[in-house]
Amino acid sequence: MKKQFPDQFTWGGATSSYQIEGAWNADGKGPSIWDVFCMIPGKVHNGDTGNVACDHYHRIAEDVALMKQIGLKAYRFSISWPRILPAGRGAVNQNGIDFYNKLIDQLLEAGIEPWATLYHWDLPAALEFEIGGWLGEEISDAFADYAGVCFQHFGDRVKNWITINEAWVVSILGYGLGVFAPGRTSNAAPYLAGHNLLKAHAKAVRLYREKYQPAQHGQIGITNNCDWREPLTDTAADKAAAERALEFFLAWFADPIYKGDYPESMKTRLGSRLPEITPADRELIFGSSDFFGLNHYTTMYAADAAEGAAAGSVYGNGGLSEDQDVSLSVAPDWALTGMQWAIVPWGCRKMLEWIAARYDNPPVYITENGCAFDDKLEDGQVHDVARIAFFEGYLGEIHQAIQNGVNMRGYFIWSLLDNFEWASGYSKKFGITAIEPETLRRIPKDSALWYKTVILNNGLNL
Ligand code: GBH
Repeated sequence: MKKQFPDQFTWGGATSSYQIEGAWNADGKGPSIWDVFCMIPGKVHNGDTGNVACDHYHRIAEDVALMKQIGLKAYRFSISWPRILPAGRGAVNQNGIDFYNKLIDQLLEAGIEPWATLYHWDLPAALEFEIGGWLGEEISDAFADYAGVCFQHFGDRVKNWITINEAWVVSILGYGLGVFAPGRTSNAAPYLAGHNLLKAHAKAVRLYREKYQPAQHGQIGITNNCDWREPLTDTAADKAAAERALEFFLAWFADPIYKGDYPESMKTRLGSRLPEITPADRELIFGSSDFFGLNHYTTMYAADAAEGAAAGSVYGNGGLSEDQDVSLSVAPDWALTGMQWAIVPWGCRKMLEWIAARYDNPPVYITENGCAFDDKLEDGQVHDVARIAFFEGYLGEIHQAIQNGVNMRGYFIWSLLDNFEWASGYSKKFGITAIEPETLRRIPKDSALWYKTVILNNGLNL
């Protein structure tokens, strides 16, 4: 059966700076909070770091050739803020500008559209020390200034900008549960961080729209992540719990942009821990995204939990569970990836339909979707059949969502390369390309060859 995607559909692959570049202190780059976090014993699996990673910094030509071979139409990468501004603010590091110029030029040369993310978690360490990182009052202006440097140097060629990758992860995992940099734990800090992330995003967008977009004609938006929450039972209480979980996960950031305020459920439950969106904030944030960027990985059941009962529940990743009174679970027959995330393709369709319904059918790009598996390198090949099945399942449901009216514009595989998987170090492999340990040689897996066919056919041939 053929599942054809719309003309002009953007087929891409994604990576991020800290996860692939390496060259952590080369050519004037300043330290990021991930460079520091990795030095703290016990934070990252096996003591792994991004010091070398895939050494992409020194392998642009090879990696662009790889993308061209796979047939990518678009490549989503992120710009390392401390490579551009080593101290977070002030002096610009010309070597950093040169590096991204080279990457962008080679992409265009290869006919691949560059999609640049301005922040994929590698905050300049100086800003964490000096102003408290995302908790600092000055952070949103600092981000907008940095964004301006990027628009100015790269905007003549980069026509697709993503401001912030996954504000939920930055807030909850970085400032709430402390499992990602900068490693803080608090039940209030995440909501302040989230507020500042929204303001930072919106200030960068305002700057782009006022000063650059009229001449550069690009689009700019934010990417948020959300896992689908399916009501465990048909009861009104469980349906409300699932809705509440989605509000605390995605509407937290999307409602202010598409509706002008935080969800009611968050305001009532969090009280003064949730900053208020003032009229000035609303003016800034409302309408500040040209498209809806979504990173989607998995699904869980959601059930209503008695007040306080969900505190410290097994699946802390739903957010701060005690704030939501939702208990999460997976069905025993759902297959799991190497991250122990359930493979539930229909959850992706429901997620897309929920976004279309709640936000008046905005143009949507899935800017990440993928899976980790325990791949085996055999005779220079990786037969990652489970990864291909995962992508076929998810793309099939995305195709169905399009048939059902969702305004889908593009899809980016996570990830082009096996890379530094944050707190899991190199133990989890998401790539459609393997990296040979000693030589760092790139080895396209079977899924890369499969993806090439999908792109050529502009869809699936099942
Ligand atoms: C993305 O975030 C990142 O943008 C990317 O850098 C990263 O490499 C990639 O994912 C793979 O991890 O534990 O069952 O409760 C992913 C965001 C949020 C998706 C939490 C899965 C947890 C599911 N993740 N969610 S569970």
